Amino acid sequence: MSQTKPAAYQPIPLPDYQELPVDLMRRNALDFYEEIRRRHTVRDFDTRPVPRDIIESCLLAAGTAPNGANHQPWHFAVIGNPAIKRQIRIAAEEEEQAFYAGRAGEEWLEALAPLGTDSSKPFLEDAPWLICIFGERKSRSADGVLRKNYYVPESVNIATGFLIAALHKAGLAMLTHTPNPMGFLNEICGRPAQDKPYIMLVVGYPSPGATIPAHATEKRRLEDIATFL
Ligand code: IYR
Repeated sequence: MSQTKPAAYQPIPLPDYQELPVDLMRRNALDFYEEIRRRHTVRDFDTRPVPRDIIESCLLAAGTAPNGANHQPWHFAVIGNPAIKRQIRIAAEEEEQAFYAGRAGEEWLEALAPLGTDSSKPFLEDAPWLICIFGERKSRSADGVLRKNYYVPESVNIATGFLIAALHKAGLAMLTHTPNPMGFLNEICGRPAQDKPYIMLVVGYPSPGATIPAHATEKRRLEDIATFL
């Protein structure tokens, strides 16, 4: 097989950077904090539909994340079809039943107690969208060459953070869901075995009576999460 030449390095001027006056930087940094701290993980979802184009815009934002060698080693399998959501719920609840019945171990279950979670996952059918996020260990370049990818977990997890922030900005509620193990997602989503499912985002409107665990509002203080050296 003939080896294709690697793309040449071609610098272009930094396209979109906007320097801001320091006061505005300060304002924007605080505004973003105020905005993102209003995001809460929700487990009670309304069945009201959310337009697909909004999800598409959020996925485009996720796709701008920094990543290894710009191979963009992610795939987002987006499920709105009720029959597929049902399949996912059945498979996930089967794993969760084993998890909560003992596979998790005592220490893990103790850590989860203040969240009030259990093996019942109705949100997997109630929410209008499930986004299953896969890391691609290998993928094809624009000209079709199959290549190894680098820093796949880092890249996928950063993109997931972008996606969560974008969904929040769009006014949507979400939940990061990690059925354990979640290999069943490859089959349901039609992804190759070498793709690794990382996380599922459950996306929609919170149900009218939605609650969150009080525990979830406890955030560590800046001095506990950061050191300046
Ligand atoms: N996957 C299980 C358990 C679970 C684990 C962690 I760590 C959480 O922060 C929350 C739940 C479930 O979804 O119930």
